[in-house]
Amino acid sequence: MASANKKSFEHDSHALPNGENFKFHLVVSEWNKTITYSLSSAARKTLLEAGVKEENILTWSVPGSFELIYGSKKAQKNNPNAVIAIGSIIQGQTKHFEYICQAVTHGIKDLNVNSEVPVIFCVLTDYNIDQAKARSGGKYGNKGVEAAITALKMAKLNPKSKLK
Ligand code: DLZ
Repeated sequence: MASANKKSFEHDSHALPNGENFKFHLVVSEWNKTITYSLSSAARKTLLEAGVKEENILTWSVPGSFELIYGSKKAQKNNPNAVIAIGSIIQGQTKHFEYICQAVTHGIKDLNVNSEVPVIFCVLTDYNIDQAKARSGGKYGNKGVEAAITALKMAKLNPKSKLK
């Protein structure tokens, strides 16, 4: 989700897709939790602005981004209209960063291929904490907002969604 030199897109809450009939699961990684909680609360706020009912937004915690794959797979089984997988992977001294980024990206892609319930990729992959802060409520906006808007749009494509 990195987009250097590009501000997160602005949105007009009146133009948000109507979410009043939709149910969402947010699966949130505890690693780098100041970042993931900020992404998660922005996503939640945007869904509420779109008319999604409080009781239709369920949040599950998982230990790290690698566990977003399993957590999102379990969330899909509860049949929400969409799942948002939220994580923050920050490069350290080893190749761990690359392995986790690749595994999570492919894992979430596979969940989208194998289920009717879309899983939105809200995983920041940054070289340092400042880049993560800039994208989770800083100068490049908050990617949680974009993820929520994407979830609302993808929820409409879920064949089980009741549209209004
Ligand atoms: C181990 C690890 C490392 C080094 N870095 C991160 C990170 O930056 N972001 C993140 O979400 N998780 C990290 N993890 C934890 C792994 O995602 C995972 O939880 C463990 O390898 C256990 O499966």
